[in-house]
Amino acid sequence: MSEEFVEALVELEEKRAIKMAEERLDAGEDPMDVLDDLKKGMGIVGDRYAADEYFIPDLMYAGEIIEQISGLLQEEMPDQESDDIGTIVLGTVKDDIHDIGKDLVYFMFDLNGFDVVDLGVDVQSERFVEAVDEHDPEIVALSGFLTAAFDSMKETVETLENEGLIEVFDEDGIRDGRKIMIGGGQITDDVRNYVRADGYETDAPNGVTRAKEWLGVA
Ligand code: B12
Repeated sequence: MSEEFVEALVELEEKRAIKMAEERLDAGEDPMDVLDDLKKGMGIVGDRYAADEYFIPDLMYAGEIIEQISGLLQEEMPDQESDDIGTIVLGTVKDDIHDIGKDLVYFMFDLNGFDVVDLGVDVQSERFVEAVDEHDPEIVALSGFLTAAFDSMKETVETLENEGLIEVFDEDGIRDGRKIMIGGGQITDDVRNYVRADGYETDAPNGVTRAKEWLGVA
């Protein structure tokens, strides 16, 4: 971990943070380590916002910094050169507009040979139904950062169940066929249980690993 880099992020020193990210990548550091620090820094920015030390404009500014650094990371990540592993329908759920994490998920799945259909942000459950109907994905991936997003995720899963597009969990919490994966900053196993998702991950690379396991292509 680079404490200086995390500090530049936390203090919202845009130029310094971007320069440091560039230098680390130019020196051959693993983009995943830079991503870990990015998450660490943004966690602290979030805490400062929650403690009324930072305000909405700070969050917005943080968003711009993250977006630029995440662009740099994407340029450095190697293409896995596999293709057509499976299809993912992805979106940030209703009432939530956080998209930087989702975009990284898109990028990582795409890089690893998945066909990803990105529905964007603030996606209503009906829109997921239409997309699942149209694209017949093996996995539906729901992103959400707000506590309020948990209810939107649950509603989406219920709507897909009601439409017969995914199986209802059996008494052991197991669902055959198409799977639901959820992710985002605040997701825990309790949330997964509440939403009735098959799995959750709090970062994109682990999401890819889990998806490959599900599809038996690990
Ligand atoms: C930047 C930011 C914003 C930006 C977002 C810009 C954008 N284009 O996305 C803006 C300014 C728009 C914003 C707005 C708001 N925000 Co905000 N935001 C953040 C902040 C600081 C960083 C989020 C981020 O992008 N992190 C960087 C990414 C790369 O890191 P990451 O999350 O770890 O990414 C990985 C995972 O999320 C995972 N992942 C994501 N989706 C999925 C899906 C799947 C399937 C998988 C497997 C993995 C996965 O993969 C990613 C890559 O590895 C967080 C703080 C935090 N700790 O996250 C608050 C935070 C999420 N925001 C918060 C709040 C309260 C808000 C607002 C309600 C503020 C307000 N009063 O208006 C609004 C909500 C607007 C809305 N309706 O959605 C709270 C949420 C609290 C809660 N529990 O509900 C947080 C936690 C801050 C805090 N501590 O209070 N925000």
